[in-house]
Amino acid sequence: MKCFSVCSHDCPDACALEVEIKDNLVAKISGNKDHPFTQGIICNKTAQYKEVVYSDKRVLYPHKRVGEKGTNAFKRISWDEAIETIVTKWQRILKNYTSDSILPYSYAGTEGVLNNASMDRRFFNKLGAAKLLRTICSAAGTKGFELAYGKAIGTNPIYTSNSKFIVFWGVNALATNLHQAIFAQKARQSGAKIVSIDVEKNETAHFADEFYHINPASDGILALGIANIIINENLYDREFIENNTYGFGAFKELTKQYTPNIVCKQTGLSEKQLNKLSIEYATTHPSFIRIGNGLQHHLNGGCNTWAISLLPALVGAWKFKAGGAIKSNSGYFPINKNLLQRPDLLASKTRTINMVELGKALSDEKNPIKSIYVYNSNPLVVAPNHNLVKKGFQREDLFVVVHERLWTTTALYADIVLPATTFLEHDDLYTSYWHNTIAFAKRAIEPLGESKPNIEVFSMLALAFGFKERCFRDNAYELASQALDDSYFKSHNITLNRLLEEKFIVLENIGYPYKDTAYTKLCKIQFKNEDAVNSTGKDLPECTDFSTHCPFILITPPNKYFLNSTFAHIDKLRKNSGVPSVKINTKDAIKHGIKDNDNVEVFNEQGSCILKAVICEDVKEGVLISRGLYWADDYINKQPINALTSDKLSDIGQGAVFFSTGVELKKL
Ligand SMILES: Nc1nc2c(c(=O)[nH]1)N[C@H]1C(S)=C(S)[C@@H](COP(=O)(O)OP(=O)(O)OC[C@H]3O[C@@H](n4cnc5c(=O)[nH]c(N)nc54)[C@H](O)[C@@H]3O)O[C@H]1N2
Ligand SMILES: Nc1nc2c(c(=O)[nH]1)N[C@H]1C(S)=C(S)[C@@H](COP(=O)(O)OP(=O)(O)OC[C@H]3O[C@@H](n4cnc5c(=O)[nH]c(N)nc54)[C@H](O)[C@@H]3O)O[C@H]1N2
Ligand SMILES: [Mo]
Repeated sequence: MKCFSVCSHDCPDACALEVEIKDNLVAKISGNKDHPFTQGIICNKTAQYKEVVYSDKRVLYPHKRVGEKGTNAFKRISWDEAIETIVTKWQRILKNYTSDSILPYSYAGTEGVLNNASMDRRFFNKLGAAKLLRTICSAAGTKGFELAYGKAIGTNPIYTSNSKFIVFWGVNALATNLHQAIFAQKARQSGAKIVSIDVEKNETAHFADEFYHINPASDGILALGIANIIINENLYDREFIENNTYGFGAFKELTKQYTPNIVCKQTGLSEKQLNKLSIEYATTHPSFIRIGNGLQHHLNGGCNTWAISLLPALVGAWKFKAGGAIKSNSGYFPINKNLLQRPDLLASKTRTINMVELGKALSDEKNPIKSIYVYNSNPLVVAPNHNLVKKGFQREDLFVVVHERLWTTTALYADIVLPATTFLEHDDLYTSYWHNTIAFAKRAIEPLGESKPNIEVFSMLALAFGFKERCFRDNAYELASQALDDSYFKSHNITLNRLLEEKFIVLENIGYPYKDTAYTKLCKIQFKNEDAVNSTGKDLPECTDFSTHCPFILITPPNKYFLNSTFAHIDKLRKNSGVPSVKINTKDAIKHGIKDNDNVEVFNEQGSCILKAVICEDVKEGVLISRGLYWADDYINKQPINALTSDKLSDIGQGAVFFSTGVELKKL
């Protein structure tokens, strides 16, 4: 039997899948051939997903802790006992503390609309739990883009195979947005040029026709330097700017500071390179920039993205279907979040905690968090300032519940572990933050063991708390219908019934509507944004660099073989990824007496990490790259890479700054 499904992982491609079932078991997973974005091609990870479903690390039953936190001491219990324990503990907390001393913590373990954010939000709203600001991924860049465009909507990627100049800027598309690379390859076959701008000569840099190897976090300065040249050379699109944008005069003034001399010094590019990039970008149409997450995981990440986002407006790239930019297209889908998440159930204001600052929140003694409920996330691997987070989870007075598919590093710190279904075991509605297809996937197999989907567990908790509202009984089908309760879906006849029949529907008339309907307050693309002053202190993307006061800057981007920390336990993929390692420039290696394969210590005031040295020219002097979020136990000293990263916040959007990590290096 063959089933339709959608990959639920936190990846722009949201691939449509074909799942082959034999004897009620998943036999094979491949890409759906009819889906216009997947085109029958999936990554090496999802193709191996059955290894996750049937992994011996699956949590299959509820468990309670019977030994020390962080050790593998658990005893199987029933669902009844698990729910009763949680309710009793929380009721005790509610008696003695404010309701917002209970903290939900989740991110994007599944991107399924329902199991990502629906019943959970209803439940925690009604409970009056603390609010979580979900900023760990793209908050800085999303906000930066929005300051120019008002909403996370860019080019429809389907057209990018007709682009003539494609820039992969701080995005390792070959690893993280495979189908965008496939569209680029198609464009290249029709004469397009592909450029990569990155701090590592990675797979996307090799794939590109031209690679611009820049210094970390110098992207905003580079964008303004490019703009300066384009304006000086009179290569900007006057008519487009006049008709569709606001504040160009002020922006033009700003760019004057970014002379080639200054920009080359900051970015590390030569004047020849800077000129070539600027002129080719301005004169080749349609041009398209894929703006990645890498350049925004920095202290100046919001501003970097803001500045880059304005380049397509400067050259009028938006006039072409195949032109413009994508930071995120999550704004394509008008999901009815009010109906789905029911913010009206929240009776009074509660405190808000930024997930980047989890460690700080857990060590707040004045206003203590007494319980944390983790789902869709693995904070003891993915959150910055790991040692502070760990110290928090080790608190004996913190009641920890973890709802997980796997015995992750985080699950080992739980008081109660609840078993979660994989996406092949539950129903969900799927969108994407890159393409414009919406889908509904029914479960392909029965849940393993006693595992349950998020929506069901939150329903159970709500009933156990005696919450009477009908909405706590909604099933996946009812939730999906509510999600689609919007005039856009109605006018386009996009209903759950149609989705059940057709599996997926491609949304029409999607793309950045620059003409008078731009999503900003002024209905124009904004070179200048006076409203930004409140949150950023400036009305123009004035970009500066920063110093970490350390000899090295450590960049820790995703691994091609994992999906954040997911898949890191799968042997077949681990064979490819190898052990946790760090790329070091040859000159730095010589200076520190380090040879290939040596174990080295990368450290700072927060922690220390032991990694295998890879000596190469892929990184510049002063830059270290360690790819992949391995589970803590995979590191020689059990210190995951986030032991080193900081919980400071980005300039704009209060986002994570994983890549602005100052470190020192020594041979062991
Ligand atoms: N295989 C795989 N795919 C994934 C993921 C995964 O873990 N593995 N994660 C998913 C998630 S959650 C996300 S958010 C996306 C992220 O995917 P991307 O948008 O590609 O972002 P990153 O991989 O974080 O960083 C991209 C590149 O930015 C570079 N970089 C770092 N600092 C700078 C800088 O200052 N300037 C420039 N120009 N480049 C810089 C890094 O070297 C890296 O090559 O991928 C998704 N897809
Ligand atoms: N140093 C460094 N740190 C980073 C990054 C980086 O590049 N460098 N990237 C950051 C980024 S961009 C992101 S998005 C975050 C990602 O952080 P997370 O969203 O925490 O990502 P994962 O590591 O994939 O962990 C997701 C967990 O959810 C579980 N899960 C999956 N499906 C379900 C489900 O249906 N129900 C429940 N209850 N659980 C489920 C999975 O088993 C998995 O353990 O990490 C961030 N951390
Ligand atoms: Mo992310």
